[in-house]
Amino acid sequence: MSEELLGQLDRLEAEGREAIRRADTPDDREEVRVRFLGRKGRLTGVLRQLGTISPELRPVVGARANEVKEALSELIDAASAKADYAGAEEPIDLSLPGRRPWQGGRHPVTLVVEEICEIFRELGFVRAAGPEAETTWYNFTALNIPLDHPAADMHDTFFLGKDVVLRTHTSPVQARVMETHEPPIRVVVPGMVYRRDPFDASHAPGFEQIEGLAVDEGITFVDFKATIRAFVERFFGPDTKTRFRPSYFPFTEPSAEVDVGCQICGGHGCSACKGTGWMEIMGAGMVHPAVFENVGYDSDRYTGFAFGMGPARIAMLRYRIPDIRLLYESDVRFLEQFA
Ligand code: 2NM
Repeated sequence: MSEELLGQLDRLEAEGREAIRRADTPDDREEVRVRFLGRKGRLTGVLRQLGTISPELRPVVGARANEVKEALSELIDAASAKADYAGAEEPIDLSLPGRRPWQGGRHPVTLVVEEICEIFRELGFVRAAGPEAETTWYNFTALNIPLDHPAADMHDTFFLGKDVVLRTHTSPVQARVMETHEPPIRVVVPGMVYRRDPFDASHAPGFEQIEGLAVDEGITFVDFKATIRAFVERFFGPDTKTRFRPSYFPFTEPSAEVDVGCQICGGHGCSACKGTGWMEIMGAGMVHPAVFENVGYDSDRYTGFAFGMGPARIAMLRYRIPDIRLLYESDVRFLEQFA
């Protein structure tokens, strides 16, 4: 009789293994578990017959029954675990390296602004800043630009109110610095300025500017030219040529535009410099005595020079960027080239 039961257990195990192999859904596997190992299942059926065999043989059959139960139970668990893993959307590969964290970089215009400020810092200039919303007094009148002057019109101003504008240059900051500080003064003023320009390849309605101002007793046109030359040689390289052309600004007299030898062709003439061999980088001049009087300085005692440039334009010259809009679109594919 015990032979009989052991034979039943062998068949039960063999059929259980086969049933597990065929079960491919969680429901199938649960059905197999109930059918073979459940309370009213086949294994229970075998154990019910234990009473019919001799007491000495019961532990032998009982032990074998436990073995079969363990074996089938483990097989079902293993089949479920395998199915879960294969069914996962992405198998986990623990040997894959981790994703690199995204690292930002500085904007090309920021790089140029920082570099220019650093060069002037070494020449004794400190940074200054002021409001982007300005009164017409600081933006125009104090700088010797009457409100009905073509220069005020030339700037094509955004008005925020009757006497308040978005600054069209950073010069109002210099006016504020002079009003609150006695010479000697050496400042550079980087910041955003706003003009009602169309947004095209070479214009933006808001852009960066860096202006500079030096005021003291006895500052001459030679100090002005030497300082600008020192800057150009540091920024563009020691062999770069500098050219000063007469120009006009209401707040400087005399005024000049500053050109440097073309950075693309080295001065031979190319499409970038329109064949001239020169590229314009800034406007500048000796501060007009009327500006000094407007900020409370004695224009017989003090002289000085000032300059202004557009770092976006300079970044375009330096990195050969063909369209200013690239600098303001925040396209990562463009920006990451400078990181
Ligand atoms: C420029 C060109 C020439 C300028 C003048 C002044 C001030 F406040 F002293 F009058 N600040 N900046 C100046 C002079 C700016 O930008 C093209």
